[in-house]
Amino acid sequence: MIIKKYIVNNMNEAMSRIRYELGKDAVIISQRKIRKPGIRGIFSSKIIEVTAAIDNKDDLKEDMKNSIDAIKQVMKFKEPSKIDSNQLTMNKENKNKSNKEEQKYEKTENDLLREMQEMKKIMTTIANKEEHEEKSQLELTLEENDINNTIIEDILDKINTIDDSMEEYEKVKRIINEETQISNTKMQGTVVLVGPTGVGKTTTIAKLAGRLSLIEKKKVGLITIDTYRIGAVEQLSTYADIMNIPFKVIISPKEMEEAINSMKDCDVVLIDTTGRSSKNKMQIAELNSFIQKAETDNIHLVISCTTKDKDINSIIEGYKSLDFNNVIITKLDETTTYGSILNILHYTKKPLSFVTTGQNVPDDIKKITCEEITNLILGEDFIC
Ligand SMILES: Nc1nc2c(ncn2[C@@H]2O[C@H](COP(=O)(O)OP(=O)(O)OP(=O)(O)O)[C@@H](O)[C@H]2O)c(=O)[nH]1
Ligand SMILES: [Mg+2]
Repeated sequence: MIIKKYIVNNMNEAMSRIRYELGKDAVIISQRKIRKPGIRGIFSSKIIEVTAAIDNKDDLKEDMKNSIDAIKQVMKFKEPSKIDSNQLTMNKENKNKSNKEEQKYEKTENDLLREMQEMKKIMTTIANKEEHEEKSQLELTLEENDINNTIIEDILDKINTIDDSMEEYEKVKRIINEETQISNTKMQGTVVLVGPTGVGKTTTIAKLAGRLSLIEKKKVGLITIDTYRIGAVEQLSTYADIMNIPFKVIISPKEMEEAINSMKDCDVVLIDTTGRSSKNKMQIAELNSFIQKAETDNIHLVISCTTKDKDINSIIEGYKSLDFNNVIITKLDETTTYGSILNILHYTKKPLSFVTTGQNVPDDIKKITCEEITNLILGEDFIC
């Protein structure tokens, strides 16, 4: 058994260090509040000492080896019974005795079969365990947080190139920090949001409009091209009414220029688009014809944090032709692992402009720092 003490600021930190160093099977044995040693400790706030333990894998292997030895012993002991089967050919006078021997032989054979099956099970467990052990604890932590395997390999390769005096975990943080890029694109001029259906484009537009007009006191205008989905126009016009900002619906690309011109006095014009499947090239091309007319390079791909890893790539591929230059990641409140943030940023190679964290308009939207993202990705922080 391995027992380790951790001095940490909070239980969250303790949990992630324990999971990282001892693995997910570790258990907490005790926790108590202490002060930092020395005179400074008297004036500082309390910290926590957490003791955790995990079964040593070598002990486990030893146990399994012992079990196998025991089974081998049983088999050795039973082997002579097989030879006793010669007695089955005994003459008629000994028939009764022979029947008894036959039954005994059958019983021995069944026992043996059962022992063999148990042994097979133990061997499989050992094989699986060894395969599992080949992965480092770090690799398992990254996998548990749903980071894509290619990115994990990338991280593991990069670790070896960083100065050895740094702790492995700190190296990972640095690599993830470098991988994530935060956008400094300003929300001004014409801004377009695109993305798959239901990811939260319209809600995000409403949040941005609220934030810009109510908090930053900017003049905001709203345009939607989404006349496809029933209720889409009403959804945005309701927000526009509440915030008392101009709102236009356009049904063809030709109308785009005129709509934007009519909002010339606005600091920001936010354009909501129809949710389209990235696999439908015709729909994406149609969307592109609207966006071209908006004549802007302030285009944000909206993608949900809950998107499956395999789908992220196909969405990015499908939307590539729209030349989006920023990413907004939504629904962080709907997941417990945040590896998809890293996956999305890695594959888009575009900076993150906003994340959204709930359905409330305009509150549940924010800018996030690289450090906050890293903490989420490594399971040190969460959003509820
Ligand atoms: N939990 C959660 N729900 C969200 C968030 N953002 C949006 N939603 C919800 O997601 C649903 C779809 O949001 P919409 O804004 O209509 O999504 P959309 O991308 O405009 O959808 P389409 O126009 O149909 O493509 C609504 O129920 C929203 O309230 C978020 O950050 N967290
Ligand atoms: Mg919408």
